[in-house]
Amino acid sequence: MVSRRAETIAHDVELQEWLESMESLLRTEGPERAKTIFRAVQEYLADEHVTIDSATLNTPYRNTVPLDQQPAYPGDIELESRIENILRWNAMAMVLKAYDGGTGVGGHIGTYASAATMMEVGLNHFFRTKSEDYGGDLIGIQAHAAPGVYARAYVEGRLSEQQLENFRRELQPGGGLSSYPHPRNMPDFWQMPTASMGLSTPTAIYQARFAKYLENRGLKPKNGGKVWVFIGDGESDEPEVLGTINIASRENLDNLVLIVNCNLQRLDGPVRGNGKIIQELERSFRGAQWNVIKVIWSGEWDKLFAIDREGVLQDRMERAVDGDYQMYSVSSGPEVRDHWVAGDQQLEEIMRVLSDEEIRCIRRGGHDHKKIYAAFDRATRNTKGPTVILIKTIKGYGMEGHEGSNAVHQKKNLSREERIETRNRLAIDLDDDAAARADFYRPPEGSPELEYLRARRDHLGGPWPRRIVDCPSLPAPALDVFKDQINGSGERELSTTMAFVRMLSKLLDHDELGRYIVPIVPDEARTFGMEALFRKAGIYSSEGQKYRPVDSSTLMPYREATDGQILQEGICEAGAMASFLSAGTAYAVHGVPTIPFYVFYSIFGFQRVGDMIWSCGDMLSRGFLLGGTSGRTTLNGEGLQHEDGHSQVVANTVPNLLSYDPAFAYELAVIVRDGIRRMYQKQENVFYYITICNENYVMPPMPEGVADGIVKGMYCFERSPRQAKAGRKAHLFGSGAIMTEVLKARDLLEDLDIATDIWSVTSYNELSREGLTAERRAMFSPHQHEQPYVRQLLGEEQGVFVAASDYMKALPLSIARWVPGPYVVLGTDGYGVSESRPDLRAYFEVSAEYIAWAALASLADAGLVSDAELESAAEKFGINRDKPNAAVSGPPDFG
Ligand SMILES: Cc1ncc(C[n+]2csc(CCOP(=O)(O)OP(=O)(O)O)c2C)c(N)n1
Ligand SMILES: [Mg+2]
Repeated sequence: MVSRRAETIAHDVELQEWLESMESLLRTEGPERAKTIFRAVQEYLADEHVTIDSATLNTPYRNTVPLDQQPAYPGDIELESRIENILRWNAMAMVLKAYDGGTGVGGHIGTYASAATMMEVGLNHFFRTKSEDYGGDLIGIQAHAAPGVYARAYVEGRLSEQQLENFRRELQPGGGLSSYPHPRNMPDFWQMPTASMGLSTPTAIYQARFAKYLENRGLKPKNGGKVWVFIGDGESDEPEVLGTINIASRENLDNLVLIVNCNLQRLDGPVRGNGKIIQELERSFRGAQWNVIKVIWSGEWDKLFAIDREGVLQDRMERAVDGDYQMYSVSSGPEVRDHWVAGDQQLEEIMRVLSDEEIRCIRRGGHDHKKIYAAFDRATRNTKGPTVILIKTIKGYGMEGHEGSNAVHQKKNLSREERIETRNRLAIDLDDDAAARADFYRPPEGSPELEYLRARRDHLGGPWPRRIVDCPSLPAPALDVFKDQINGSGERELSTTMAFVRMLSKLLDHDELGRYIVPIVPDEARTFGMEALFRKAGIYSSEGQKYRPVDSSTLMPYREATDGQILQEGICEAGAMASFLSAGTAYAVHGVPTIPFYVFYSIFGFQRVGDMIWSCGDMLSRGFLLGGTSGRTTLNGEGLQHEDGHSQVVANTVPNLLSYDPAFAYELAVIVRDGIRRMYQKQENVFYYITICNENYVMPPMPEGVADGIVKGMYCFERSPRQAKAGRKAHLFGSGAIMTEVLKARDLLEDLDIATDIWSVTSYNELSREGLTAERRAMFSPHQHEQPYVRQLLGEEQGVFVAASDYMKALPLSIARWVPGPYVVLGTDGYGVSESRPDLRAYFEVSAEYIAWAALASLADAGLVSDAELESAAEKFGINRDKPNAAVSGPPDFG
């Protein structure tokens, strides 16, 4: 047999001969030998600079597992189909009830309808939960298929009818169900969030990699556990999906299976109307060296393939585009036949085997248990690299009249007749009125459906999804571990970044905590002075180090090792963030309390991978995010796209993220220690964002009694040595690196006879959250006179108040209400510019001079400083009152 493609060039005798010899080789010596020879021919051409184009990355548009290698199906397909029908009904009923309730909370039917069979095959035969001898699978589903998962849990008796009735109404009495998988809102149920398209792929890849990291470092037994993640074909357009697949093959992640539900539709249109999404994804994944398994056609096509001796059918399949295939899913049998055959005699002959009705009903591979089983089975046997399974389905499969339509994603309601018709088709034991009401249906106890479903899950370790946290708590380190930071740096100048690296080094040496510390860096560790840790901790590499590093003769050589502790991620903030998420959730996924410290350029955090940080909040991740090189004026020279003066403001938008901007090493030590205490000793579901800077200055020793204030966000650092004369008193609030300017401003003011107190504000965000909470309590108990911490701390302090930080003014403004006097906020609103540190600080008006000036101006306002004093100060401090406002100005014209 020679394929039709060859036949079309049948006059080419030479080509015929080549193909015939390849055929003979394959028949007589088998596929391995044929591959060797073909590869040798290809390499010969490559040596001669003849490259074969990308077409070699595609296999024909058909199932990867051929019929003769298809394993026997180990389950009862008829029973599984009955169960699936029950799930389909209940999933649909949830959405219909939400619609009937008139609350407009919505829901989706079409996605689960297309994904149900692949999810069921997985749940009945593959997905295993954690047990004594098995690490447990982590499974992410397409978020919009959640109703199907709830339906299953209901049938299993794990969710009540009331909970189902309250789908998308989490605040109702008796509890409700979140729209999508949100571990934060259903922490005993969902394992991983997937609702933001595209993030689940890097999440899955890095979870799989982190499992290997734990195994290689002896923190998890090598007892398996796979990551299975379902995504949509439309979702694969998100850059995070294809952008991170290389790492999965580089790391040989044979514990990862990505399943793409290719229903050819995204929201209201085709994904690739003019092409074929499955073939496109195959090229990308094969190019990235994944194991690609395609499930395109159901068993009904097998008999057609068997008579397609000349490849006519295959040829037609290759020519049709996804727009055609979508069209077929809404067309009648004769229409499909006409369009498909299009006058081709041979094809007509082949298709004659099927009646019009059979043609209309012929399924895609994603609705055929056996084909899906064959693919999953092959995936689990794979021991080389990650696997992607591309499965062709129909969106809204089984939804009479809506299958494959562009509007099916938005379908939230069915008429009475449609409901009854659906009940009939799914053979659900409900009467017409119950069907019209979209009542839920649970098969009776003892029924074969229920027995089968439970037996299958028992066999695989128990029901899914289930999130179980069984993790030892760790002791917080004694503060003494950080005594270098607590005692101050003496004469030496150092930055908070250097202080942090030294603390990390101490933690790595810590008897109980050391092995759980996971330092994570994108681009390069040297930016943050972390190369000193290479020798001690090593850089994790699944392959070890196969080369002698260029700096092997130095004190701090680049050292990669299979048991390396540092995750050096390359220039990939999304990947590093996914590593943080994996390490920060290992307490729940693996029962291992790893403590991630992820250090990055602060500007490439929230605004670059903010959605991933949000996802960390959803997945109840713990750990420390460290915004390095932070501050709009502290990172000098780098300019607009590097200088961060807003990440602290954005950090406040993540509800369970605590954010700090410490000025001194001891503050950092107290915050980190308290963070470990809260997250790993008390096991609270919070995480931390701490900005650290690269400006060197003397780190003072910790004053007595300030630890509590550091954690709360503010304390008095130094009182003025003098009594204020005639009310000439200023209070300066300093944070982060701007504290050095505040201290200099204090000297300027004291020189002008203004008594000046210094307050260190480590966290405006914590202060404002506490204040708002206290105010809320006061709103409900008006006579208790509860005061926010800021007000308690500042009491009736007299004088004027000036706050300065390297962040936007919104930050200090957030506590304005509780400051007991005139309050001026200084900050770095506006884009950064390339300049030196002093000039940047003058430009943004956060230099010592502007801070002192702000206090004087405020005192002048209150009549406590004369105009003459003000004028002379302006001159002395070099205050330019006509300078443009950095917050709104265009190109800088300062000077
Ligand atoms: C980042 C992001 N953008 C947009 C959405 C809105 N959204 C929800 S479902 C969907 C399309 C899903 O299409 P596909 O991935 O093909 O899944 P299907 O429902 O077809 O299985 C979109 C864009 C989202 N959830 N996340
Ligand atoms: Mg789709």
